[in-house]
Amino acid sequence: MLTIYSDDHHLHHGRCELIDGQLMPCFEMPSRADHILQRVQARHLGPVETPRDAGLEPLKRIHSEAYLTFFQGAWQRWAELNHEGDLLPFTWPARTLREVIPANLLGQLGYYSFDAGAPITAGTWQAAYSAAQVALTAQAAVENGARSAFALCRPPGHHAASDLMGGYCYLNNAAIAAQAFLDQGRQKVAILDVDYHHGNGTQSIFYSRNDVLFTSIHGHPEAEFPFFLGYADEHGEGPGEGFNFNYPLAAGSDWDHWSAALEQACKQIEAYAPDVLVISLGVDTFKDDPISTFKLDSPDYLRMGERIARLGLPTLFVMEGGYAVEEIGINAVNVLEGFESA
Ligand code: Q9C
Ligand code: ZN
Repeated sequence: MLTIYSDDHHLHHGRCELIDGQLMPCFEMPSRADHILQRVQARHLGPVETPRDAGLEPLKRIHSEAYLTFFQGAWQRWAELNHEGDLLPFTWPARTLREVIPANLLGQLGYYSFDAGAPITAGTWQAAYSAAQVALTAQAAVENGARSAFALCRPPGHHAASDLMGGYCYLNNAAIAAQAFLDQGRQKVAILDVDYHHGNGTQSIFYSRNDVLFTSIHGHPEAEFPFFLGYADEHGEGPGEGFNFNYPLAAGSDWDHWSAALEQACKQIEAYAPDVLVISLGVDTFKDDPISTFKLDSPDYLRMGERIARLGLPTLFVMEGGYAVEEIGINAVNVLEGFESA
């Protein structure tokens, strides 16, 4: 399997996030992608190539121009104010407030975010832009006939909506790739999001559309981030009604529970009969993940890849979460090896 990877992810290294009332070093750190790359190479998964630059147009198909312009210029505006730390939001247009776009940088950051989990640093735009190009180059490989490809994206993307960052995500790499398939002539794309967290950004982007089926298996939002989306009764709206399926699972779910949900998701994907499949590949379902509660073990990821392969579809894997840094490479590459073995 071809892997697409860019060293540019090192340009994004947030300092801290707020956990249990304390500022902690960011769990979403550069060593995550380094470990995955090392494992890809150690297992001889296949060639590793750098992304081509397809420019901003494919990003504009998913993200609003105002959002992209804000994100691209935010660090420069922050630097001109001579501040020390990362650029982080702290006020949002929640109920009772107006959805105006203030002139102030931090006001605008609140407008364009849904949590304080996506710090902007000097290199965040470049890293996120390159991650989107990684996804697009891997997408092109599948579009041109490869059975599969692995987009080793960092930062991740599935929490990012059209004009919102949050949950460690800025640009929705999987959504950008899914849209590129459609723009290049495919009629129907299915997305299967196996990250521990609900892919709220991806769901919201395609919620009223029937050319992208969104399915997600995740920690129940009653008890888990992102809390405000990802419930089982969210089936899509308008023309998208019947093209969104969530499988929220209880805290502590193991492979038996998880794989039962995977069977249901696969049934929906088979019924949809897509031309291509995009996997939002998070491995924060791992038993030792520091911010999650599921109980998947490393061999379970082989089974996951095998089941995905049995769908018999051209498949693009897009890296999302996973914070047990020592095992992240083993678990992610196990999915890919399981896929290739089946
Ligand atoms: N700061 C992905 O896995 N956790 N994002 C918030 C309190 C946010 C996870 C905990 C988790 C986001 C791509
Ligand atoms: Zn996650």
